[in-house]
Amino acid sequence: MSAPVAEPARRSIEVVAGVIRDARGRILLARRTEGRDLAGRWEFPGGKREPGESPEGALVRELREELGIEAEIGDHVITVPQQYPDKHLSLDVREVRAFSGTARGREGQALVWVPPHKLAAYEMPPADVPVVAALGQP
Ligand code: 9L3
Ligand code: MG
Repeated sequence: MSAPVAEPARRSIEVVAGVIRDARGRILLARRTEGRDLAGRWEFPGGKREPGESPEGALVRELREELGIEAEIGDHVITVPQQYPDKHLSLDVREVRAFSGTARGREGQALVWVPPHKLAAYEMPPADVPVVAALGQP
């Protein structure tokens, strides 16, 4: 019999993110800050779902904490499964139907409003790349 192979610890993380559009139809990306994984990449804003939270509830909280906006969550866009070396991540992306307040990087992160056809020019975390196609952008 062969020796049992140690399974790597696989954390499973549920992450939610929003597609936030301004009056001109541009979409908001946030730049991941230094010292975190994937620093410097541009992402659809959001974060980890906490125990007991719905995806919508988690997204409302994350957008309030990170951007200072009050969001109304709309349609589901895509759920992207992503295997990293040390963890499994599921990125659940939803449209933000409306929001109040002015989006600001409340955690020091840079923000940019991007015309949809220019999204593909931004270097993103791997999980965010399929979101661009799901939004109908090449
Ligand atoms: N992540 C990927 N794309 C996104 C978001 C919001 C998050 N649009 C990934 C980066 C991290 C993990 O999810 O590996 C947890 O995110 P955070 O809590 O570090 O922001
Ligand atoms: Mg976050």
